[in-house]
Formats: sequence, structure tokens, C-alpha cells
Amino acid sequence: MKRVITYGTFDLLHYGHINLLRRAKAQGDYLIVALSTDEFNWNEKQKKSYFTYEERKAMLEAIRYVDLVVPEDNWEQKKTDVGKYNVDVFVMGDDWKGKFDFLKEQCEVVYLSRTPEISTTKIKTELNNK
Ligand code: C2G
Repeated sequence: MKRVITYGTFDLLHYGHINLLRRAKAQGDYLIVALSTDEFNWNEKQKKSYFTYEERKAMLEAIRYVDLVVPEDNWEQKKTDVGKYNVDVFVMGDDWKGKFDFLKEQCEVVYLSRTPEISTTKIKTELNNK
């Protein structure tokens, strides 16, 4: 079984995220999503997610491509996660291209194209301007 992992906040969940998750799953047979906790988002990304970790986790678990959701609560856990979850492929959107190449010693590293026309910022801006 080929095991894939990807990381993110996934808030407000939209079809750009789904496009990523679908293609990430297609890299193997089992997809793990390491979901940024509320504390990690605030302390490390200065992002306050609209939905809580538990709400975002429940939504991701409802997606057919996702097999397991685990917490992401620090930047350094990727190296240990690859071993802990027996990961074969690490996947991220290409806005992160090159940033995680250090994982190539442990697993395949794949950067997938983002869905350019959609973003949480765009959704919030357009809703505010309605
Ligand atoms: N994404 C995408 N297309 C979009 C928006 C997002 O393909 N229009 C992808 C991103 O490239 C990322 C994933 O969806 O691979 C999750 O996006 P975010 O929740 O914005 O993730 P981010 O805040 O970048 O957190 O340790 C890594 C971080 O946790 C990544």
C-alpha cells in the first residue's frame, strides 16, 4: 500500500483544496492529511481559522480521498511523521515548491499545481463586497 501525506489548514474548505486532495490521493492508495491545529495556525501562521480544528477535521474526514486526519502542531514534525506513518509520498501545492525538498532523503516529494482562481481570501473579500 502506497501511503501519501499532505499538510494544511483547509479553512474555508473549497474546491481548490479538493482538487489538491484528489490528486494527492492519486499518488498512492492511502492519504493522510496533517491538519494544522488552531494554536499552530495562530502562533505560527498568524491565521485564525474560521472553523475549529474539530470542525475542519470532520469536514476532511467526509472527503472520499482522505483516509486519516492527524494534527499538525509544529513545523518540524514532517520528518518524524514520514517515519511514524510509513509515508511513501509527501505532497504539497506548488506554492510550497522546493520548501520541503529535505524530505527527499526519506520519501518521494511531489508539488502539485494550485487551483489558481480560488482562495479563502478571495471568498472572504467577495462576500464582504456583496
Ligand atoms: N491549495 C490549492 N489550491 C488553492 C488553495 C490551496 O491547491 N486554490 C492547496 C495548497 O497548495 C496546500 C493545500 O491546498 O497544499 C492546503 O492549503 P492551505 O490550507 O492554505 O495550507 P497552508 O496554510 O499553506 O499550510 O506545513 C504546511 C502548512 O500546514 C501548509
